[in-house]
Amino acid sequence: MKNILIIGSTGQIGSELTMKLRGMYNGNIVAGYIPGAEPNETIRESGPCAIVDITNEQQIAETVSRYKIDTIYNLAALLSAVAEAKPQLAWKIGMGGLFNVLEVARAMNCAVFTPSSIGVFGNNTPKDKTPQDTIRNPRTMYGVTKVSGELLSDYYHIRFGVDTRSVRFPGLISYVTPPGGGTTDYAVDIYYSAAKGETFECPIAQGTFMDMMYMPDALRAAVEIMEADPSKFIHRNSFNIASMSFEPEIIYNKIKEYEPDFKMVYNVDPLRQAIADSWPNSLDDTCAREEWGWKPEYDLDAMTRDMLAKLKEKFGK
Ligand code: AKB
Repeated sequence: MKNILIIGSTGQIGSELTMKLRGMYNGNIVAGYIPGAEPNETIRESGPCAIVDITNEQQIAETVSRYKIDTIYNLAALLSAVAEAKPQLAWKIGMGGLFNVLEVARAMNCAVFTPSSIGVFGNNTPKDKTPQDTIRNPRTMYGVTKVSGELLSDYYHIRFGVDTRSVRFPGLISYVTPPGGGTTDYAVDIYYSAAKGETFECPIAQGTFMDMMYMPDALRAAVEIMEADPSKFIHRNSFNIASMSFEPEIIYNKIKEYEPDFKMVYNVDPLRQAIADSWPNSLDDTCAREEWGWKPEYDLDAMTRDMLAKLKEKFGK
């Protein structure tokens, strides 16, 4: 039996991870949310829900105590583009929030998963097959909070024995809950346009490669790393994971194989483009493969077929 608290359960990852965890474990799988981002009916009716504001340490502690939580999935964050518009809030949630979670975990003996990101890397990092251990010098507030979060999570493990684990997510592509505010969001939005039969305006320039992953693989990574035997870990916070890397023309042409009339035009957003230019083209995930058996299942073709089918069903097309 496991009792899990998901903080940020109504976001892009949380909304799907909560349901996956409820399908896997018998215990209390608590959907933590903040007012204004209430859980949908499926989440509300399939298990306990609780207001948990990550900036409120006492609220986290009370929920952990009430539901005898042993594992916290800390998914609260502002994504990269929106964090540039609100850097103070991004720090408050990303770092202040993480500190609260780690303090509760230390006092109440919980394991903690906190996603990191390809956003920890910056312009001086090797771009292709970016190694696990390399320069992390982001120039975005999102990246700054993610690097600091990796360091703080390792500190809590080394200093206090808290079981902290993490993966560096690439852009995540899904059809259930839209991401909102990220640099890689275009790779989700393009499928929505294609499924609705609309022309897609691409905010990222031709030739800009970034790592991406389909949500089922990302959810499996989040579960498998927490289930993994830690005696094999050399790293903890955080592991590179990867499944595919593409630039806008590649995903556009793949979609056109299934939707031949689909059209894309470029309208590059300078903020998102600058962030994308500072991120790796692709990651080397050898350490995750060797230390806990990470292996992706979806490539671009399999993801495209599934995304288009699911979105067309959603839009009744
Ligand atoms: C973003 O674009 O901000 C996120 C990420 C890659 O971490 N999707």
